[in-house]
Amino acid sequence: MKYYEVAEAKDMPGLRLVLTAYVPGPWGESAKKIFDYKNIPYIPVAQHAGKENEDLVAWTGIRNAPNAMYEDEAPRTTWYDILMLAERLAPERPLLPQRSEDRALVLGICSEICSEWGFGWARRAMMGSPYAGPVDPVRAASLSKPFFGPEDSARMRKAYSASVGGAAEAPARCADIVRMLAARLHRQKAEGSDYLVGYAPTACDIYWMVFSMALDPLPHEVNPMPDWMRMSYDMIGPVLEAVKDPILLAHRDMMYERHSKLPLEF
Ligand SMILES: N[C@@H](CCC(=O)N[C@@H](CS)C(=O)NCC(=O)O)C(=O)O
Repeated sequence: MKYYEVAEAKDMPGLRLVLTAYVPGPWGESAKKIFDYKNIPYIPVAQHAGKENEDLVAWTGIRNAPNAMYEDEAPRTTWYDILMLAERLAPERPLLPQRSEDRALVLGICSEICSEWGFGWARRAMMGSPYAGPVDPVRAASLSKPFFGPEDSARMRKAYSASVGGAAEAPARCADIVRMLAARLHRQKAEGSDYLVGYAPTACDIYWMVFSMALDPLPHEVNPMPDWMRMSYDMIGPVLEAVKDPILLAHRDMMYERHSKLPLEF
């Protein structure tokens, strides 16, 4: 995928979507899939993983990604704000139900997947910790030079370690969310629906489609993520292994086939 640098993109019109370049970051990938679902074009802009990204901070106030910059409006830097922008720009393909109670349910599930101490956050807390399961020394040794330097790693640790739980609590938190999603999918199936809520795709189906990569990454042919990233994502450890219900991956496969596309491009 071609990325523009901040200096090139900041004066362009329309929607500029800042993404961590050359990796399928779950939040960024979800933002792309939401805009794609709604046929909203965007200009990809590079955020450089772990770096200071001074240009980006000067432009958006935020160092990491994703950020959606629409015309001269304020930056949208969280999954919720990005989703609401997409809902406004293409209301004819809604990803949120109209009824308040259904909407509360969809947004609650989205939050369990995407917010601080949700599935993505807690999975990240496990990565590189013993709670992810033993590191396979043969695979680890086969990786080329580390992707992140010590300063990058320290910067990201600082950004993502402060939360209500840490690596030790993360497997149980992730497992609880995964069990909730699987139970919903079984109940929905009994009602004749393939979706997490109601009978049509909503935002939480798209977020699970993408974030499921941290439970079971899609194969290299359709998700050519770097080796270091694949290793962190597929070492899920025993607590998550025990709750990996096939219905979760069947949902992911159905969503990519019916409502999105593969291979991932990043
Ligand atoms: N603020 C975002 C989450 C952003 C986030 O966690 N971004 C990570 C994705 S792993 C990132 O940019 N990592 C690279 C870095 O920190 O440089 C949201 O609420 O939607």
